[in-house]
Amino acid sequence: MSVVGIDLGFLNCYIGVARSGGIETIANEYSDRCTPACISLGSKTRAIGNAAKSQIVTNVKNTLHGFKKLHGRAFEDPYIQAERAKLPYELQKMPNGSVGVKVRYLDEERLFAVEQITGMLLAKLKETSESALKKPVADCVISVPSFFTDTERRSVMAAAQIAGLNCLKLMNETTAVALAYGIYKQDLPALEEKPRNVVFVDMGHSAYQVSICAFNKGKLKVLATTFDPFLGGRNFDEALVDYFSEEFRTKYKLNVKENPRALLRLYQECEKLKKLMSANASDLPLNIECFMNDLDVSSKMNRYTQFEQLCAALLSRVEPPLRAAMEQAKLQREDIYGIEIVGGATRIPAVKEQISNFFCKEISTTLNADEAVARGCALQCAILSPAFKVREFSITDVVPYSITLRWKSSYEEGTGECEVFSKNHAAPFSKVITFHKKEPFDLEAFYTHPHEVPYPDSRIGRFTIQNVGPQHDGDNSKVKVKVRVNIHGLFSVANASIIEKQNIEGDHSDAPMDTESSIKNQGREDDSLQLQTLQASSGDKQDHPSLPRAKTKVKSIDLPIQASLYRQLGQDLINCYIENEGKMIMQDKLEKERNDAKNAVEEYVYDFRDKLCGVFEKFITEEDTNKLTLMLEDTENWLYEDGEDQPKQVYMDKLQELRKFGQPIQERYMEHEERPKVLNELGKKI
Ligand code: ATP
Ligand code: K
Ligand code: MG
Repeated sequence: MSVVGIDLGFLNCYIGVARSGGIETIANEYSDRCTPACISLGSKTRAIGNAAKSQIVTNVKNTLHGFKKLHGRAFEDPYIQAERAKLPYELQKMPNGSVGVKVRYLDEERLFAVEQITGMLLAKLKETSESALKKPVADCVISVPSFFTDTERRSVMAAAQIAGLNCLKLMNETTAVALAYGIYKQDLPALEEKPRNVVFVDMGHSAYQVSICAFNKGKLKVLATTFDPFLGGRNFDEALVDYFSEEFRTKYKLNVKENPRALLRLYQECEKLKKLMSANASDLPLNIECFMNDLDVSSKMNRYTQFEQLCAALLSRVEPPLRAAMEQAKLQREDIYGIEIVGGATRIPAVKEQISNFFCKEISTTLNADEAVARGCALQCAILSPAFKVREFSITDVVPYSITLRWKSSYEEGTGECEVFSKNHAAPFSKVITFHKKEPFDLEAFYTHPHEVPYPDSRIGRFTIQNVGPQHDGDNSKVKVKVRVNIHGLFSVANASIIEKQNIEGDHSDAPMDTESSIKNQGREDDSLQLQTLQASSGDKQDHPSLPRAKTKVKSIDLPIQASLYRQLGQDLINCYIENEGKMIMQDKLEKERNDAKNAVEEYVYDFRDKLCGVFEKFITEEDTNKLTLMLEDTENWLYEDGEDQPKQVYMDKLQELRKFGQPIQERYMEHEERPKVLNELGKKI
């Protein structure tokens, strides 16, 4: 069984794998450990990763990038509409109201759901892992930002399914980094000692996340998670693009923003310039040849006097999440052991400065800034995988937003509600709530404080508890409902059961029984609820209440729950996407084989021609040489004309035909080459 961790970045993806020697990040077919989150759809095939990135400027409308945060949102969502105005490809509303992209693929207009797009990327990462590990890959851990809501997380889960991956855990990015930091540390405080508190900061291309974690030997507990989901390297690029667009408007009378291709090139150049500025404080040039209307443009920028002024507003957003994290964790600066930063955008000197100024401390960069997330995910996968032996390490994460349940009361007017998970509550975690009901009822789950959530809709889902009726005597039945935030950070009503009173004289068998007295004695026999905390479990196992045994025995019967999760893709649709992905993989494979067959013809032509005036010369008449040279020239021309775009078989036949001429000459030549060797060998023997 394979053990794989995937950092599903907005811009850059990395794959970590566990091997017997430890965790390593693996390289793709371009020997690159970073695979760009980019997909280019063509008339014959798809390009994914590095090959797609090089088409951003040439295949503008059909090259997809920056889609990580389109997951789980409604098309009308203001974030989506703002992205839509900037993206060079077309977003479109899916029949279920979520986001899709409209592209040309295989010479047809096609609509793909964002889950399919990320599915393509994940399938590519799966293939890369498989060729590195030389075995099938299914189980994996995939990273998501800590601020992703249920809807966004479920959408990524669907993408994993489409890619044929079995996601054992969606892991928060900063938690993955914390694991990568902690698991190898030999000097963590013992369990009974004061924990070591470490701050983890990740600023990638699209988002900024902060986590404070407490470490003891063999465990880590997230104390707080804060974020600015809309601050990342891309914002700094944008500031540069805005600046130069304005400059080029006055200097060259160019309207860059109206030319998608030029704008994309300017973004690429600005990103390069931004990176160069990180290492260089002097004036740096920006030159783009043939930028627009055949004009070459040039300018320059200084990090101190220009860039940092230009980005002042962005830089001022670095501190608030740090402050909020410290407040939530209830820690003082002196309680912090160290600050670890990862993510490409933390390489911007002014960003680093903001962080170290806030803590009045040097920040440390002991982790690999690009690969720590993937490594942490791979470690988590190894921990979860029964096939892999790895040091025990327990992880307690947090619930990023508080969650409330609302229900319809059967007697009173209106509704009742209760916050079941507070912000920063430990996760995974289960709780049991007791209701007293006579009939089926609905539970509506939503995020308590919509303004905390970077998402315009606070709904999570509705859960209908079915088959509830009154007791024999007409009284309310006692219904126990288990709510849970699971290993992926997803909320659910995990199960519900009705508690029936039973005659207990002399009966001590405990098979389907539940010991209930402690709750019953406190319970009011009306439409009320009680919250009972079960246990935090680091795995996703079933929890069982462990209450003291008492005399009263009750029978517990499981109740069916009908869940309707907000913006959830149906399994039928996912199955259809799985089938489609399979077809596209097949299409890519066939296209690759067709191309390989064509290349084989071309190679044969070049090779044959070289040999005709080289090693074959002695074995062929001049007349034949001329004839063959002509034939090869014809074939070469054919490859550029009628033969440019033929089915695979045509190329195979062509190769066969050429070989008919080449083979006999090759044989004569080989025989000649071998003969002296053979004689020599014989000579030695005699
Ligand atoms: P996200 O975490 O938002 O999903 P990601 O994981 O794909 O995004 P990273 O790979 O961590 O993002 O970081 C990419 C960003 O870091 C880009 O904006 C890139 O320009 C920026 N970056 C990389 N190196 C440097 C550097 N030396 N100086 C400044 N910025 C840099
Ligand atoms: K990344
Ligand atoms: Mg990242």
